[in-house]
Amino acid sequence: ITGRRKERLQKLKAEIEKIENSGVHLLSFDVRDQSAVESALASLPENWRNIDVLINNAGLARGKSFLDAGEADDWNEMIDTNVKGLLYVTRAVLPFLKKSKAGHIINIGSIAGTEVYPGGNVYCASKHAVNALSKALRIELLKDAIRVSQIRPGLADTEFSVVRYHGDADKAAQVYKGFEALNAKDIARVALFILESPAHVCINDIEVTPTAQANAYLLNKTE
Ligand code: 8X3
Repeated sequence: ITGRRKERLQKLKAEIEKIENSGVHLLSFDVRDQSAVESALASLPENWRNIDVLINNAGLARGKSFLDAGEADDWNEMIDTNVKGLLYVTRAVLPFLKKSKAGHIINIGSIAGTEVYPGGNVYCASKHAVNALSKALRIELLKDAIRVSQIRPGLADTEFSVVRYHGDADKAAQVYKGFEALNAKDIARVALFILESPAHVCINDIEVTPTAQANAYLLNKTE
């Protein structure tokens, strides 16, 4: 497991390791830091060098305003994480996946990877890039028989909106009021479904929204 926040990872590691026959190797780094990504992967102990699955989940939205009112720092953070971070990690993990007999990459995209909504400009552009890179990798890794899948969630009640609204918890809570949003487990279930498909089956793309959401524009809220 990987992430920036080591304490959270340590807690998760302890939780997972309660499960029989499980083991966790923890690497804490920021996907935006290319050399940190490369040295983290290079530091893998010998018995952790068989990698079958890479899930590119790190990503964020920061700010939601028209371009002329946008903050360059927010744009950089989204592009550096959602696009460049995915590139750094994928390239560093590819040599391991190529050695595997069951290599599989799952990119966590978004409905914003195929739709654009007001104030979503740079976030949507970054997720359109994830969509393009998923398709590109599927072409490039065809000969290596590495499967590339993309999951594109709609509204999921995670830290997403608190981050988007720069820590404004009330504003973030409003986003998920009046309907039942997706949660992290819903997306994990989809990932598991993709990974449990037979070796000759590649699920290329799954878009998943709450039942109350038709697309980026249409949400059936009761309040
Ligand atoms: C999350 C979905 O609609 O908030 O990527 O952009 S949305």
